[in-house]
Amino acid sequence: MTTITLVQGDITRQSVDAIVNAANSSLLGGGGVDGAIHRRGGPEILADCRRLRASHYGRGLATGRAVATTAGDLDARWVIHTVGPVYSATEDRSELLASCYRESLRVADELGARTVAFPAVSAGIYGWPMDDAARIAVETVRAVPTSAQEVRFVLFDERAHEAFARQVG
Ligand code: AR6
Repeated sequence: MTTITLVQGDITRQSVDAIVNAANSSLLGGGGVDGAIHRRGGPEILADCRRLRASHYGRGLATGRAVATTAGDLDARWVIHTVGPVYSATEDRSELLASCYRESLRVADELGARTVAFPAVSAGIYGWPMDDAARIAVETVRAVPTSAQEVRFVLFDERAHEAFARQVG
């Protein structure tokens, strides 16, 4: 059984096996949660990302995919980088957002992670409406078979926390 938990706070302060990063396809860092993870996790994470780019993802990590690196100085064993879709009002990209959660949990299972923390992927700079992002996140995690004991959504502000709480019920 997987337990879904909600926390309002900073994902870089969580003590879990794997922290999921809302990255971009370059894997070279950015703003938002990505910037926070690289800042607090230190340069080892970026060094690992550069190695992955050189070996596998020269053209970038595709939207909806996920890949793991060291967690550097974070209180976790791995960071799992996933690339969320940019929100579009005219094209339904929900399946790509669901794929971020599915693929991240698949990678987490491969690693043997028992506790996995997610931010609200795509719901910041990528513009996804929070209620819909929360619905897709919770529905997908509930539907995916995973050996993780706990999936923790770490929401940065009260609005996001409330949106996820409405979905978890
Ligand atoms: N802990 C938890 N949640 C956070 C934190 C944090 N420390 N910081 C921000 N959030 P975003 P995206 C929330 O923009 O929309 C980057 O430049 C934030 O409030 O980080 O997937 C990447 O490199 C929001 O609710 O990710 C990409 O280019 C959620 O995390 C692009 O942004 C996601 O916001 C990805 O955009």
